[in-house]
Amino acid sequence: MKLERIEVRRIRLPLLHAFETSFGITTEKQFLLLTVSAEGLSGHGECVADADPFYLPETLGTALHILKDFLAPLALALDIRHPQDLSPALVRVRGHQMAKAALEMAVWDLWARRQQVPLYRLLGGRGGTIAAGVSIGLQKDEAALLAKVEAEVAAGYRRIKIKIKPERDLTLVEAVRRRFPDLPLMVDANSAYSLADAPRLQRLDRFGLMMIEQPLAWDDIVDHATLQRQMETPICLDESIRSAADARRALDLGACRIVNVKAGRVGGFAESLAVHDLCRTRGIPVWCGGMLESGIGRLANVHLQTLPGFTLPGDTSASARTFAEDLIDPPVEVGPDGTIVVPEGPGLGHDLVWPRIAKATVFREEWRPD
Ligand code: OSB
Ligand code: MG
Repeated sequence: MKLERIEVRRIRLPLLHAFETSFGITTEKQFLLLTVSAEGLSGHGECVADADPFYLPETLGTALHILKDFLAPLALALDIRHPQDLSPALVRVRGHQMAKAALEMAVWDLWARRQQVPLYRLLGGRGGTIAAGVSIGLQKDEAALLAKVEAEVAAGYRRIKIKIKPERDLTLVEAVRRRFPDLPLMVDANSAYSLADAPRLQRLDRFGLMMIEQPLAWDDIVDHATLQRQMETPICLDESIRSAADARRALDLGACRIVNVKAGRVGGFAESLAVHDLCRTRGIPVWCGGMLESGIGRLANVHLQTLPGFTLPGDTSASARTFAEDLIDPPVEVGPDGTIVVPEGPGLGHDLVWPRIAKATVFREEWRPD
């Protein structure tokens, strides 16, 4: 199969509530939507690069540049025999995992639609349901945080993650723990600490957290290994794992005991499967992270986490927590038992709502073979 057309859209969607992390406050979701077409069919990939480089170095602007000038020409020239062919064809471009992932994931979706199978089947997963967890941003005070946690527990979520940063950590965790002694609870620091904070981080050990996510620098593995030796709480790496090779090095060094898999962060589904397989072989649990994606990216996450190594609830929550109107129909919904039903339709499995996508599009361009 040869791609006949790649379309890119820059999309802006207002968030229902501002989302605050240690690296900033987001009030609007901006992303690139990639659509690849061939043989009368299309597949879609949502790029997780933000407008700013505050989570990882890539931005929406760098992704657009790399896609347009380097990745799209390579993909348009390729005779695709399987979606697994994409990633090796793009290796000459170093880094830029988020740009690569958007293109690669669109091809997986297209391929699944062409085979008329749900995406999970192509990935090697299973149908049914997945367990949903939720990520709660920093709140204005402790009372607001407790109210949020209470609402998400009542909504059925199987695991709660709260964001922390220096000075807004121990007392918040203590307050949540006091109110919910048995809640599956974890924290995410998004690289807000350094090794000098080890004594403070050790004080989290008394709260029975499932894990602490990415306490140290976004590009670090070595210091995390040192910190893990000094803490009982398992460390989970997010930002630091940008390939299966990173995961292998982190596990070899003992830098984490759990891995967060985001397909966008590691360069796509093929690399996600490689991280998954490696962790499974080594007995390391993985779970699927999120980037406040629209329904398009959320569905990709739903399919990915049907693989057997995803033994912990991820960050895929209901569309309605984030957006007044999602770009897919039906939106991603979480049942009262805290599960999401895996779609059975071809590819991602829900319809894209084009009038809404058109309304949210601020820029559109398409590329074709020379
Ligand atoms: O670190 O997991 C993260 C959102 C944006 C960027 C980074 C992260 C997050 C989240 C939210 O925690 C996950 C979600 O609800 O999609
Ligand atoms: Mg994280």
